[in-house]
Amino acid sequence: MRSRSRATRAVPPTDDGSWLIVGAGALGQLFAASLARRFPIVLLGRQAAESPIHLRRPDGETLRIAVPRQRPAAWAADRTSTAVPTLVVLATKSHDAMAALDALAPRLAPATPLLLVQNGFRTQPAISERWAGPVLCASTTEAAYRPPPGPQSPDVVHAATGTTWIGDLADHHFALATSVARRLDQAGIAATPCRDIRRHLWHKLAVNAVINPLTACHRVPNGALARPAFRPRVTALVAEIERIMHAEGVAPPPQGWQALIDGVIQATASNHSSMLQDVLANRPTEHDAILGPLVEASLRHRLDAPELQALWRAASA
Ligand code: KPL
Repeated sequence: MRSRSRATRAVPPTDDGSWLIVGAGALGQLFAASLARRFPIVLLGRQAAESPIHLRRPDGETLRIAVPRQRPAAWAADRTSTAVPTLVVLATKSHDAMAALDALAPRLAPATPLLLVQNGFRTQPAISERWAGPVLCASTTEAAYRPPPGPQSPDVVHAATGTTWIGDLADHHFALATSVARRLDQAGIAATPCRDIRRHLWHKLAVNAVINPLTACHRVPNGALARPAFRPRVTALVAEIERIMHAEGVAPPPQGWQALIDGVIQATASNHSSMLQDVLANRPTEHDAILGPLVEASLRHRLDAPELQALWRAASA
């Protein structure tokens, strides 16, 4: 990846021009299908050429949306095209993000703005530190998943609408965050620019650090964590996370940590968390991006975090 010290070109405008969406997971396909109806985009994933995305909307209607696609290696190797994207939406899993960006970087203008939509808090500081252009981070509560393949199955189910917060960690690019949020909004993804994206990312991290590993270890839907059998573990984890957040200077949510996490357990009761889906599909999980920053912060601040440590060991095994 290009280092920050290299000369940067002017930041390309994002109000026009094509966006490149990297990663055809649930969120990548949701963003691609929503944007493609109004704006030029290319989706990089396993499928080549233009093929439709079947998107089931929250109201149950299924849309068939034509989306230009390419494989990442073919896009990176295409020296005939002079078109450069004005924004790259990196929608891969956290552990794939850096390698995906490295592979595409030679074909990108050095100051191309990025929008990172990973869970956790690993890629955000690492890529912000190393990429020469502006790095926006997104924290989203959009609920989307890929159902098991079947003759009637859509490619992606948009289970519930949410809010997508957008900002950069140093709060240097609020105007850019505003224009990116505007385009997402126009595409039907409710987005809001913000000056405190780190707080939003850590709030989501707290939710994911409780729900994802517990549901993945016990192979239960999110709502099971409201059962009495899980309560002592959930409340002990929340207490550890609360102490770590305080030491890290992350402001609590207005309703408090326990209510935030219980609210998501309730609102997503029938969901299989993304980590459970990864475990069931035999894919690598995002445990490092989700639990790693909390475990490291507990060590940095010399705070006991036995529940987090136990989850970390179980998830890393
Ligand atoms: O973000 C999620 C995930 O599964 O990754 C939650 C909010 C836990 C919903 O399942």
